[in-house]
Amino acid sequence: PDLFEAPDYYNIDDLLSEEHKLIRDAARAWVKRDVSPIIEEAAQNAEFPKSIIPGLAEIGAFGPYIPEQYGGAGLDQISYGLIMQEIERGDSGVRSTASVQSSLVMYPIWKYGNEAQRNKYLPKLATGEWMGSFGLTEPDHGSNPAGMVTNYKDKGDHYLLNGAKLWISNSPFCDVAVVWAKNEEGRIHGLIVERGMEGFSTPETHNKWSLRASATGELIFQDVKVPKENLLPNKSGLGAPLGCLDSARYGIAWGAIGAAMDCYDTALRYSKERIQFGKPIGAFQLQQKKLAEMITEITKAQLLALRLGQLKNDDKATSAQISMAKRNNVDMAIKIAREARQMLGGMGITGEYPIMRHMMNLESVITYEGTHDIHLLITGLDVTGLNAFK
Ligand code: TGC
Ligand code: FAD
Repeated sequence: PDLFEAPDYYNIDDLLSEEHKLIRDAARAWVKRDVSPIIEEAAQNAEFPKSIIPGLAEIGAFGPYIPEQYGGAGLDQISYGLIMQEIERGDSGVRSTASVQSSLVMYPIWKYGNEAQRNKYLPKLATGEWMGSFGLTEPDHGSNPAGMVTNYKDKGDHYLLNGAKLWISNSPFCDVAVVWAKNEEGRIHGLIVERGMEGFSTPETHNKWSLRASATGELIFQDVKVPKENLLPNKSGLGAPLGCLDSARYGIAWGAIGAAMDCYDTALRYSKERIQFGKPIGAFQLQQKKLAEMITEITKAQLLALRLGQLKNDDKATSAQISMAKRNNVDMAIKIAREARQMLGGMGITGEYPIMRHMMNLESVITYEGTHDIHLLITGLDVTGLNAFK
């Protein structure tokens, strides 16, 4: 059987346009050909497979919805979601690289940057010639980024940037970093920091058990002179980075479905082939319960993501709606990964099958871009009007 035969229990394909399906199928074929054969070894070796960067650019994964005049693919939000789904079917770490490049680096330059910044950075980011990272989280400020201490001072002809960011995807190899820092009045702004600027370093974080095929590291700024033209002029305040997160979280809501589908597909096939007590394990009621619940949860997640995509296309999706989908769909995926892993017995813990890798990856996905509990509190705030964060 085709390892990439995706479940579509509610004929959701009928709700997609021909263009959506073409884009999805191109991404699916590329992941199958260029990602799946190499990703297990990359994860085992804790290496980001740089060789896939041109392929990611080719399937439109770098700036799917950024206008074509800036090198983006000019697609709608559902296409963006479908591309993320297919990439994360391969590996959450590869999807992370695409999420960061598109929603956390290209998006703020496009939305908050000026024309010169758009023209300078976006085309090179779209082709993957330049890779970007996004620095919001700090050692002492994760869920509460408003407390950040990274700061810059106006020195007349340049800004002087000091501070440190931790847990930054792509940092070890990024060419540019969109960095969030406070000015002398304590207002948050975005700055584009380029590799090679004196005092800027990007040490890698080692020994992760999760997202091993993605490079994670720090961004350290020691009296970095940042040219004034590198400040993103069109939005400031915490709402600026949170606006980027809305876009990335939306992509993750789709991406998680890809990881879940891969676990489900794998467990379903295995359950028909593996014989115990004289019959396929898929014939036992307990195993069927697991599979039936998996396909139910995947179907619900698909409908949630698709409806959210329609709202996003109409520019009507609220941040709280995005939080709900990110939280639900990642939680769905990690639970499916855990159940699917058990269904494979001892084989489930090996790299022969993708499930354990997805399961470990999803521990990062349920933590980054707002933890599971933070998204719950965002929903709680939305429905009660009472703010648990303050
Ligand atoms: P709060 O007072 O609620 O809001 C401050 C300002 O921001 C506005 N706002 C938003 N704007 C756009 N999108 C959103 N989702 C927004 N949420 C809030 C808000 O209207 C306000 O604007 P203004 O004009 O009134 O100033 O802020 P708070 O300090 O109480 O914090 C709220 C909270 C906890 C929800 C927020 O801080 C949060 O989401 N924390 C989680 C942090 C997080 O998600 N970090 C992610 C780091 S990046 C990452 O993980 C990348 S991994 C990528 C990968 O590899 O794929
Ligand atoms: P903390 O904020 O210290 O949270 C610890 C625990 O306390 C969590 O369970 C949390 O839910 C809980 N908690 C916190 N506040 C509350 C509250 N008010 N009520 C109830 N519970 C609460 N960041 C970036 O900026 N850029 C990146 O590219 C990036 N990539 C990442 C890649 C990986 C692999 C990982 C693991 C993280 C990445 N992050 C990135 C950071 C990520 O966004 C943070 O880890 C996340 O926001 C949580 O912050 P923290 O780790 O400091 O945990």
